[in-house]
Amino acid sequence: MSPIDRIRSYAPGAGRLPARASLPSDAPRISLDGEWAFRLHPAVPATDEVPDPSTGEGWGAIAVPGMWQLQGHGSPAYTNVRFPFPVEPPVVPDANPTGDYVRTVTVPEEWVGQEAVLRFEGADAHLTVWVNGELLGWSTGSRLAAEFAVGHLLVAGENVVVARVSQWAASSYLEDQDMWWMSGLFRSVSLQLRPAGGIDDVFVHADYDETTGGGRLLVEAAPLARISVEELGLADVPAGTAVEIASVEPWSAEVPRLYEVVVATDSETVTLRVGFRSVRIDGDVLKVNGRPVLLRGVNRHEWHPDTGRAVDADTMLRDVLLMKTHNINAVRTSHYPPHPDFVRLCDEYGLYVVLENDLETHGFEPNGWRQNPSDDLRWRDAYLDRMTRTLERDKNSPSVILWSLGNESGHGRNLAAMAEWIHRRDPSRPVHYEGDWDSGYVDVYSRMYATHAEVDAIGRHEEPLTVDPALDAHRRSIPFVQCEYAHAMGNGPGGLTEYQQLFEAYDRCCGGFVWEWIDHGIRQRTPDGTEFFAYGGDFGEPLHDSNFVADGLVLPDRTPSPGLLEFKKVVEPVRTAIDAGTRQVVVTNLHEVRTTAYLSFGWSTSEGGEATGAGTLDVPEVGPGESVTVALPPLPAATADAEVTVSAVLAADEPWAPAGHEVSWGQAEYASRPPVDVLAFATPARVDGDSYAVGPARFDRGTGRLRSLGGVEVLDAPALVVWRAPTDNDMGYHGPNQLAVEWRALGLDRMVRRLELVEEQSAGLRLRERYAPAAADVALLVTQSWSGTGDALRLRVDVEPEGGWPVVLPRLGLRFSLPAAVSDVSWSGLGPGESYPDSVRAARLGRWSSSVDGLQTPYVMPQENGHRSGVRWAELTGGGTAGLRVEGSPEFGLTVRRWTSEQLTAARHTPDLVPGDRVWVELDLAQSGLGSASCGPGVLPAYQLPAQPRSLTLRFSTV
Ligand code: IPT
Repeated sequence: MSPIDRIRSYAPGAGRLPARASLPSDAPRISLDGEWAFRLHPAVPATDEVPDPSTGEGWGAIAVPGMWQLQGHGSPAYTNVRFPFPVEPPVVPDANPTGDYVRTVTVPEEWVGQEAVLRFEGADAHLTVWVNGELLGWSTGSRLAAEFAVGHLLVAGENVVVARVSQWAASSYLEDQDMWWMSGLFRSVSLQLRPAGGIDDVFVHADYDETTGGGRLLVEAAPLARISVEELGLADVPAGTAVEIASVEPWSAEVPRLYEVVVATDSETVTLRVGFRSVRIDGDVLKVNGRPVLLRGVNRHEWHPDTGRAVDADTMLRDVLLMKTHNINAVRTSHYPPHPDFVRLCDEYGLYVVLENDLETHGFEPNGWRQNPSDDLRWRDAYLDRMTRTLERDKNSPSVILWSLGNESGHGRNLAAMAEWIHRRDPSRPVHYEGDWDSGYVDVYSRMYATHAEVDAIGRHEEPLTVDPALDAHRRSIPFVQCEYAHAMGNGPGGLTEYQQLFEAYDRCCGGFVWEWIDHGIRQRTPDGTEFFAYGGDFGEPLHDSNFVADGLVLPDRTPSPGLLEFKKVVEPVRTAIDAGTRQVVVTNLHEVRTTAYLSFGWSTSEGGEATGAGTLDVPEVGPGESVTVALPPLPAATADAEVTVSAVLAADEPWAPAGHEVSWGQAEYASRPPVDVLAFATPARVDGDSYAVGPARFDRGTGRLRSLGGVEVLDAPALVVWRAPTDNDMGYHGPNQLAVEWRALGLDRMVRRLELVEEQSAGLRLRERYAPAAADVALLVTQSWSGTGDALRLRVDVEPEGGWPVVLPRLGLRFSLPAAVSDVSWSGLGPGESYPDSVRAARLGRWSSSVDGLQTPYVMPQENGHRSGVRWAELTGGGTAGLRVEGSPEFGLTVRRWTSEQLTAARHTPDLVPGDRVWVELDLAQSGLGSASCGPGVLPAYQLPAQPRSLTLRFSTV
C-alpha cells in the first residue's frame, strides 16, 4: 500500500498485534518517553523512504508525550460538530501535516532473539512505524493503544525507532469529538520484552454475589499461569479455574476495596488490583452489587492548558481528587478511552466509569447524516477494531461499569455490531450509547440535555414514542441515564437541584453526567505577559466554534468554578435538614453502601455575621438509605439575624482528603432580622447652594443626582440597570432559548433615562425617572425616595413596568460608581462565592469579605459573574478614606467590579477587562436565573424575572 492509500484506507491499520489488557508486569520495559528528533511535513510524503534526521534540514527536538501544535509546530484548531475539511470520506485534504519522530533506544544484549513489542498508548491520528529501517505497520485510533511485534528486528545496543504521524486520515471521520484538533505522540511509547511463556493477556472475572456476600474469581490467562490472592488464601490456582470465595468485601465507588491478584508463569508475573463487584440491570434499575446506583457524574475530556491531551500523572490524580472532594462518584470518559492510568486511579479512589469508545461521527449530521460511517459496512472493521481495543485494554478495571459505543455517531449496523460483540465478549457490563434512542442493542436508555419535564416523563415511563414503535417496549423498560446534562459553559449551569430531585425521585433514573469537567482553554500570554486562555478562533482558524470549547466545571487551570461548588452541594451524599422551629436535624444518608460512621458532625452559630458558638453534634450511625432525627443542643440566645449550621466532615483521613474535609452541610436561620428602621428618616431636604442636602448626602439641584454621601464621593449617581453581560447560557447557542438575542433586540443594553421629576418633600427628596430603549414603547418607571438623618440616608426604590413587556429581564438593579480607591468588600448574606437564583445552593449565610478583584470569576469568555445573593448589608472600603455601608430591606444582590456590564459584554478574553478610574456597584432588586441554554433547557419559570412592580429599601451610611 502506498502511503496515501494507507491514509485513505477504511481499514484501521496493518501489522499490529491483537489488543490486550493494560498489564502491570515485571517483564523488562524501556520507556521511550522524552526527547525525540522531529520534523513536520506539510503533506504526507509520497514514498516510504525512512526518515533520517542526519540527512538534512528541518529537524529539531520534540517532547513525547506531547502534541506538536503546542510545541511550536502548526497551531491548534477548534470545531465542535463540523469537520474542518470537506466531507468526502475516506479522503482527506492534501494539506496533511505529518510529523516524523525519530529516536534511538539502547537494547540490552539479553533481549536479542526474544519477543518484544513496541507499544504506543496514543498517536493522533495516523501512525506508521519503522524499526531499524523496517516498516512494521500502521495504525489509527488516536486514543487507543497500538502494539507492534519488534523482537526480530532488535539488536544489542542502539536501535532506531521511527514514527510518522499524520494529522488527517480516513479515521478522522470517526474522530469528530468536540475538542481541539491536535496531533502527535501524545501518550507514552515503550518497548517491552515479551518473555517466552509469558502472560500476554489476562481477563479477570471477579463477581460479587450480594445475596451471599461471596465472590467468584475466574482469571483467563496463558494456560500455564497460576493465580494467587494472598489475602483470600488463594495460591497457585490454575488459570481458567473458577474459585468460589465464601466472603469478600465488594468494590464500589464509595468503598473501592481492591485485592491484589498475582498471575504468574515461570517467566513473567503480572500484578493486578482487582475488585469484586456486580453490575446488573434489574427491571428498570441499574444496580451495582445489588443496590440501585445514582450516578453523580461528569464528562471528562483529557485536558491540560499547556500540554493539551497529553496529561501527566499529577494532573490525572488532581482530577480524581477534585472529583472525590466535590462529591462526584462517576465519570464518562467522553469521548474516548483516557490514559490507562486514569482508569486505574478510578479503581483505586472509587469512581464509577462509563468507558467510551474513541468514536464520534457528528460532522455528518449537518449534512443530514449522509455517508455516515455508522451504517456503511466498509467501516465495520474500523468500528469493531476500536471497540475491541477499548474493551480489551481496561477490561480488568472494576470501576468500569458500562461500555459506551461512542458519541454522536447517528444510527447504523456498525454500532449494533459493536454492541453485539461486547455482549459476547463481556456480558458482565451493560452497553451504553446515546445517539440512537430506538436502539434495541443497548442496555440503558441514554439521553443528553433532556429537559426537566422530559426526565420527569421518562422517570414515569411516559416518554413519547420515538421513531420506531417496534422498539418502543425495549427502550421504555430499561434504566435511564442522562449521559450529558447541565451544560457547564461559562456562568452556570442553573437548575441542577431540580434535576437531582428527579434523579432521586425515580428508580428508573440512575443519574447523569454534567457536561463537562474542564474548560479546554489553551494558556497564552499577551505581549505584556498577562496570562489568558485561548479558545476557538484565537489561532486564526477559518472555521471554528469559538468558546464552545470552554464549558467545564473547572477553569482551564483546574480552579473550581462556582458551578462545581454548586454541584458538590446539590449531589451531597448526606443531607442535613435543620428545622429552626423544633431545633431538630434530620440527617439522611444517600449513600449506596456507606454508613455515616466515617463522618463527624458539628454545629456552629452566628449572630449578625459574628460567630457565637460551636460544638460537636452526636449523630448515631445512619445506614445507607436511612435517616435519623437528632436534637440540636441549646443554642446561644440570639435576638436577630442568627443562623445555625450543621456540617459533616471526614472523621479521619481518607485516601482522597484529610480529616476535617467537609462533605455536606445544612443551615437554618433561628432568629430573623428586623427590617431597616423607616421611621428614623424624616428630615426634609435642604437647599444648599446648587445642591440639596438630605441627611449626610448632597444631590445635584438640577438633576437630582446623588453626588456624595458623608465623606464618600459618588461619581455616577444611582441609576436603574437591567443589563447583564450575557452569559453563554443567556446566548443559548444550541437551542430555542436565546434570551440575550431577545434582550438585544429590544435594546436592554441601551436603555435611555429621562428624568420626569425632582421633588423636595417634607421627608426628603423624590426622583421620578423613566427608562426605555429607543424604538420601544415599553418602559420601567423608577421612583427614588431619599430621606436622611444626621448620619444616614434611606432610599426606597420602586420600579413599575409600563406597557406590555415582551421579554423577561436579565436583572433589575441600581448602579452607581465610587472612586477606584475602593478595594475591599465585606458583607453579611450568602457567600462566599457568587450565586444566582437557580444556582445558590452552595452559598451559605455568613459574614464574608473579599477584595474587589477577588469577587470576579475569570470565565474564559468574560460574561456576567460575581453576583452575591441575599445580602443584608455590605461595606465598601479602601484607600484610607471613609467607606460606604449599605443595608437592605429586604436583602439585595451585590455586584462590585472595576468595569461596567457594557465593558464586560464587549470583552472577548480576560485581559480585555481593564480597571478604570472607578468602582461600579450594582445593588439588585432581583436577578434572573442562569439555566443551561448554551446547550439545554433555559431558565426554569420559577427563576425567570418578568417585568413586574418591585421595591427595595436601602440604608446608606459611612464607615
Ligand atoms: C454534545 C456532544 O456530545 C458533546 O461532545 C459536546 O459537544 C456537547 O454537545 C456540547 O458542548 S452534542 C450537542 C449538539 C447536543
